[in-house]
Amino acid sequence: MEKYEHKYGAEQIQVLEGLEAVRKRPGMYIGSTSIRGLHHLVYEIVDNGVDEALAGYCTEINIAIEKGNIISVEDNGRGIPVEIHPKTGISTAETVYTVLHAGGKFGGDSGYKVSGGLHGVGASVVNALSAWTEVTIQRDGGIYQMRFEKGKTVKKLEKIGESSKTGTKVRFLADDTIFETTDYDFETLETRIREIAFLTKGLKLTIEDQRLEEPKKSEFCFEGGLKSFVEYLNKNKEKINKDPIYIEKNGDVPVEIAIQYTTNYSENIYSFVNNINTIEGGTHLEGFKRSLTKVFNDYARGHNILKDKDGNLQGEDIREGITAVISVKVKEPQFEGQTKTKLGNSEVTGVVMSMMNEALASFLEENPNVAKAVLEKCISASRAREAARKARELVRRKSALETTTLPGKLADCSSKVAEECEVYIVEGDSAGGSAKQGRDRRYQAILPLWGKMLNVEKARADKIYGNDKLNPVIVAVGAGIGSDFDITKIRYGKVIIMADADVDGAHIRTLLLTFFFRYMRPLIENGNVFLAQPPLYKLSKKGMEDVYCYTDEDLDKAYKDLEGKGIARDQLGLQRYKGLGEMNPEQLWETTMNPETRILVKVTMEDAIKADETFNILMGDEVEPRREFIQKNAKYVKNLDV
Ligand code: 28F
Repeated sequence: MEKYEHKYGAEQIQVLEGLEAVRKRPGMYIGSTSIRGLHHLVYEIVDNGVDEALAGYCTEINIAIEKGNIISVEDNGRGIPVEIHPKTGISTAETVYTVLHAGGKFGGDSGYKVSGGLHGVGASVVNALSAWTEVTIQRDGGIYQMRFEKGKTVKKLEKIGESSKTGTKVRFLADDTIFETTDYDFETLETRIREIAFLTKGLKLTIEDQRLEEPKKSEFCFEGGLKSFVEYLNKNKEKINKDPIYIEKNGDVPVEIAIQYTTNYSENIYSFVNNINTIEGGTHLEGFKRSLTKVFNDYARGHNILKDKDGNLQGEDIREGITAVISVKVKEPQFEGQTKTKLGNSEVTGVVMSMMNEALASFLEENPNVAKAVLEKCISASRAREAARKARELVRRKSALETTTLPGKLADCSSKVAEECEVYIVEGDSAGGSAKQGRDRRYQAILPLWGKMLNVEKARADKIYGNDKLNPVIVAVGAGIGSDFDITKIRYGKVIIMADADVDGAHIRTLLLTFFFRYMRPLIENGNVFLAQPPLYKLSKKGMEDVYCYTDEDLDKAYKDLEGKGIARDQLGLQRYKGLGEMNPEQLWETTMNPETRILVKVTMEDAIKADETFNILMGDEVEPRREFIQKNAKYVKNLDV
């Protein structure tokens, strides 16, 4: 029998070692093997299609989650080159899919390599971490196909048909021996695809979930680019300038900026480099902020809105109520910061400032009504900041006078080592009482809150400090708010929101998350904010340990397990918890506070942004979206106490 002698040339050995390295330490290449890492696989492949669009050859990318969680991504670009490389005897396409970092297809020349959150680890990593990958290329009049398993070539590139079309189609099944889950979350993928569509003006992107009985498909194509992005972010807010300010400049460092002011007080500026969401900001954002402050102050002085005796408007006054997106493309981006999402290239500050100084100044000259409306708001913001400073001084002086600087309601813990301490912000006095009794007072503090929190949407910083509902939270956390916030001063390593699993609980959670997102953002970025997960159900039977269930699925599973032990459903008592107050201290400790048994959910920036959007709908000015939101979500609301 003809033995297929696989001659391993130097390249093949390098390929095998590379793929082995990826499979051994996947976290090094895609951040984690959680669902976030799983989603990165999709972004890596999509980004290669986006690169083809940025190079000007692709106008459409179609993504599908097929049954069985197989991912399919197809573009109508040129198709990865199929010619055989003279030296290695391997096609370019196979090289791109087997050699690490071979995907730097636009490295040298005029194009840009966009890349997912982990900076373009390339298609070969996706290949290495997939049970199988199939690549179909249409170009030069033919259809070519190759197939891999766990990164190894099982079917070399071969022609399988004729075609007059061009493009690349990649299908892959993530390796479930590597990933914690291979079950994609449609909304998460859809959100990132929408974002890519905003960032890549005119590119059509579709994503379809074919796992459902009724396949669900979303299409995105925004000729307005970032202009559409800010309109989307502000869809539920009252605008100051109906038409977003839009400026763009192509050049060595292409810059695209859109700005739209709203009547609320939060500052929402999103910055991107090569389509990567630079959550930690960087030099591009620095340039944007400096130019914004300079241009608005110059305009205010030039039009006698600011008198000589007036001081300059501060950056934070000018940014109050702003929604802006800035996107730059940089050939050799240097990323810094804890999560490598801060741009370090110093030359970009100047590039952004010079293009923005000119374009924004002429926009304001051409649109004096917008300039005046925004400046009016800035000036009242600076007055409010002055008031906030006085209020802060007052609070500080007041607390300096009082012996206990901490809110009376706070049951503090004895340890003063922040990293090991945690504070539970508990909704309602009764739950607060049980939590105080049930806790481990060495490192667990309890801060009961009551009734509806302040609607921070309509309040400025001055009201936040004085507000008797939020002030205890500010003083307990101990690190100030807004631009004063200093993460090194936090008194607890964990701030845990413990609220009921009902509508009121969801309301408190949304308000607190919005408050943290707007006034203590580093607390979220630094991963200090958590949500406690109280149980939804308790199954009980004489002579049997209580069984707690945290989700409906848990309950079904518990019934099945107990049936397996010969205990039928009708022998079991079922209690559905409507509120934390129904649990006695021991139960609350055992189910929700004991680090050995509790479930805590760490709040991510995405959660906070979603809460912020939800908050705008619930508490913003526009009534219509609120009605829609409540109607759409009503089905999730159980036992609404009407
Ligand atoms: C579904 C995912 O991956 N699309 C891609 C191209 C097009 C070219 C290319 C890709 C390696 C080093 C060049 C074609 N013709 N969609 C995709 N489309 N890669 S990946 O080239 C990669 C080579 O240099 C391409 C001419 N130049 C480039």
